This record gives sequence, C-alpha cells and structure tokens, in this order.
Amino acid sequence: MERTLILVKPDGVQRGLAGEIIARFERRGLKLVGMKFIQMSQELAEQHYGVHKERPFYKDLVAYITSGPVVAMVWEGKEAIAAARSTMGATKPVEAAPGTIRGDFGMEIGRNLVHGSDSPENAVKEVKLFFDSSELVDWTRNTDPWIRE
Ligand code: DAT
Ligand code: MG
Repeated sequence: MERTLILVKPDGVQRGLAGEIIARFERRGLKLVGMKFIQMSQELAEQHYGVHKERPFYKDLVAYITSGPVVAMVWEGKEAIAAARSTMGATKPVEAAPGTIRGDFGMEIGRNLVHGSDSPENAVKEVKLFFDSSELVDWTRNTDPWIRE
C-alpha cells in the first residue's frame, strides 16, 4: 500500500478548481486519508522543493507555491503514486494528455496546478513534511471491493 502527497497549487485554488481536482483523485479510486488548507511558509516551500535547489527555476518555484493557499492531501492505495501522477499528467501542461488535470486545465509549466510525489521514498518524506501522523485517518471505504480485486 502506498501513500502520496498531493497539493492543489495556488493557481488551482485561485481558479476555483480545487473541488474539480480533488474529485478526479476521488473518482479514480484513490482513498483520501488526510487533507488541509494551508498557506505554505517560505521554510516549508524550501524544504519541499529542496531537490530543485540548484535549478534555475527554483526561486520562481518557491515564490509560486507560497503565492497563495494550497490544499494539501494524502491519498492512499496500491500504486497510489503512479496512479496519481497519471491523473495529473505530464509536468509541462502543453505536453500533458487531454483528460489529465494538467492537460485539461494548464498551459504553463510554472502554473501546472498540482503536485504529486514521484517515488515511494519521496512520498514518505513529503507526507511527513506536511502531516503529523495524528492527522492521517485510517478508515475502511465500503466501496473498496468494487474498486479493488
Ligand atoms: P513534477 O511537478 O511533475 O513532479 P518536477 O518535480 O520535475 O515536476 O518539478 C517540480 C516543479 O518545478 C514542476 O511542477 C514545475 C517546475 N519545473 C520543473 N521543470 C521546470 C522547468 N524546466 N522550467 C520551469 N519550471 C519547471
Ligand atoms: Mg516532482
């Protein structure tokens, strides 16, 4: 079982797309185990995007992710990381397939609406960075047998 950190980035919130974006993960069959609406601090943003510290776009990336509130979520399921990333679409929205979040709503790499962890190791780190274990809910979804074999 995997857990993945998903963020609706500030553009998604500002454009009123948070519900639409959340619905796509929900309908896909991932299970929500944590969610909060937060304004990310500079420090949290720098930690979250630490892997990109040496990239030329790092400063803009931190400015963008702290430019307004985000919805931070943890979604759970078998292969949750890959499932979430295919629902998100390619990093560059113009290359993202129609039907994906970025392919349906995005035009710019610097306004690509959504974040999702990219590996099991990073998912564990990112979930810990945003959520205390007491904020994650263990629950049984009664529709699971209709989603999972
Ligand atoms: P993803 O968000 O799909 O996991 P990533 O981890 O490679 O992509 O990069 C994190 C974010 O940084 C990405 O969502 C948008 C931004 N970014 C990545 N590559 C970029 C580039 N070449 N120019 C500008 N922004 C970029
Ligand atoms: Mg990434």
